[in-house]
Parts: sequence; C-alpha cells; structure tokens
Amino acid sequence: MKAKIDAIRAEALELAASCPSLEELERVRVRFLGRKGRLTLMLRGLGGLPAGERPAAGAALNAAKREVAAAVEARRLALEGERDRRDLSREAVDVTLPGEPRAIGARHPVSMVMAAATEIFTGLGFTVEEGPEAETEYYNFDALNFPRDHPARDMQATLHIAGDALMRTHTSPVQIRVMQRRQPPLRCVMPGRVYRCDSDVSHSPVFHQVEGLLVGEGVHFGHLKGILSFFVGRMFGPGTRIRFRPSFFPFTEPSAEIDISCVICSGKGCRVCKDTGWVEILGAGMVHPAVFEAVGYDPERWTGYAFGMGVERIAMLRYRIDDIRLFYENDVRFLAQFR
Ligand code: 2NL
Repeated sequence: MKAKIDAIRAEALELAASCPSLEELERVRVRFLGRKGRLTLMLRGLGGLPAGERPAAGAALNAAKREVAAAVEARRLALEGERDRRDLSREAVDVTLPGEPRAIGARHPVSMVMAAATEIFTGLGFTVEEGPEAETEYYNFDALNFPRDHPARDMQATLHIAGDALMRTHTSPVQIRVMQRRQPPLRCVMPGRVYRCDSDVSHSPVFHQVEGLLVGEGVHFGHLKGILSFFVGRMFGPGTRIRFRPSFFPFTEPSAEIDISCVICSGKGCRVCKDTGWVEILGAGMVHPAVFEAVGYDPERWTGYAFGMGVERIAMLRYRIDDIRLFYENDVRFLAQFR
C-alpha cells in the first residue's frame, strides 16, 4: 500500500513540476486531487483495508495529498508569474517615444468680436439678454413701429415660417421682451443670431448682431454719442475717428448711422472704404415714443437710446476679411489664422 501511494505521489509531483500551462496543470490537479481523483478515491477506499492498516495508509494518503496540492500551487504561481510578465512586456508603452502633435483649436472670429463688443458694455453696467430666434410678427415688427406695408416684412427680406411665425431679422425683439418684463431705468445688450433672405459676398442668411438699449429719465442724444465714442475707442483703438450721419429707422427718432475712419487706410481712401476714408459700423438713435407705448412705458417720462451693429461686418474690418462666406465654411486654413 505504502509503495503504491509513493508511486502515485511521485508521478503527481513530477507531472505538476513539469506542467507547461495553467490549463494542463488544472487537469493534473483534477486527475489526482479532484472529486474522482486517484488520491481522493484511494482515501475513500480505506474502509476496504484491514483495520490495522488503515491509520498508516490514511496518514500517508493525507500527506501525499498535501504535498501534491502544494506542488500544484507552487507550479500555478510560477506559471501565472510567467503569464503576467509576458502580458506586461507585450502591453508595455515606451513613454520616451515622441507624442503625436494635436491641433489646438481657436475661437471663431465672430465669437471673439461678439464677446469683445458685449464685454465693453457689461463693463459699463449693461446686462446681457437673450431671447428666441423664432419670433412673431408682433415682436419683430409691430412693437418696433414698422408700418404694416414696410418692405422689410416682405418675403424677399424675412424668412417666414408659418402664419405669424418668422425668424427674427434683428435682436430688437429681445429688447421688447425685456421692456415688457422690467420697469425702467434699464440698460442691456443683446448679442445673438439673426436671419435674412440674403446671400452674397457681404450678406449671409444667418449672421450676428449686438444691440444695446438704455432707458432712463433725461437720457439724450449726447449720452448716445458718448457711449458709442467710448465703444469705438475700445473696439478699434483710441486713434479711431467717428462721425454720425442722419439716417432713418422705424424704431428710433432721430436716427443716425455711425462711421469710423477706415481701419484699412486710416482715412486715406481704399477699396474697403470706397475711397471715402470712412466705413459704417453702427446704426443708432433715440427710442421712438411708439416703441415705449407698445411696452407700456410713459414716453413723456422715459427717454432712451438704442444701437445695433453687425458682428460679421466688424470682424471683417478688424481682421481684414473680404468675403463673409469664409466665416461659415469651417476651412481650418482660415480658422487657424485666429489662434
Ligand atoms: C443696425 C441698426 C439699430 C436699434 C437697432 C432698437 C431696439 C429697440 C428700440 C429702438 Cl427695442 N431701437 N434697436 C436702434 C437703432 C439701430 O440697428 O444697423 N444694426 C445692424
């Protein structure tokens, strides 16, 4: 009996120690130590031995099982170690290799100018206001004193949706909503996207505006000149000259268009200013009393000024861009120049 146990033990130890893989090792374990393994079955068969032989055979079998289990475990640790070293060396990363250069993004020139214009006014205490891009005839035109037959309402100029709904053609409806919500005095700027039926080198069907509004007691045209002069100095540099020309808008009276000395030729005359030395950048005026009436403000008590600018136009002047479509093509060669 003792010799048989020794032979099985020796065979198991030999097989475990030389096992080439974890899978094979598991088969060896099952073959000797599993539920139907050779050593297990022998242990179970002890009852068939004469009573005098049982204790010695049992002890030998248990010792053999412990030894084989320890050998299997030792071999398992060795094989797992080899496997882990293999995996690690296959997955190793050479951190000294040069990296792949990543293209760094840039803010879009339209976003930069819109933020710069907005910040000049927030620095003066103006709040930033936003509103819906899909509007109604009332907010976009009626409340702003546009006559019913005004050409701007026309299909040619306005993107109509259905019934009364249209895409706002300016950010002015936001001011109407602000004035309906709040009582004067107030001052706010409205940056946003606007829509027109128009498309060529200097017109895009979607473009951006920043409008401003200030309402108070005793507000007059001198205040408007003051704030726009300050704005132009900040936006285009302190040497920039400014001039006001009389103009007309349905929602302001009096109204003006504001030119600055040409940023390209400093007023000497060039293609951009069509040899006039001046370029138009803003429209403005004193809020028309009919607009105050539409929002329920007393026009005898309150006066205010308002102004509006096209962001693309200012960006084109500031960055010397001669085709508005470049802003929307997302050509990285164009965009990368603003990094
Ligand atoms: C331009 C001219 C302008 C306004 C916008 C305005 C808004 C209200 C009342 C009165 Cl609620 N005015 N906005 C006033 C004058 C000019 O924009 O050339 N924009 C690109």
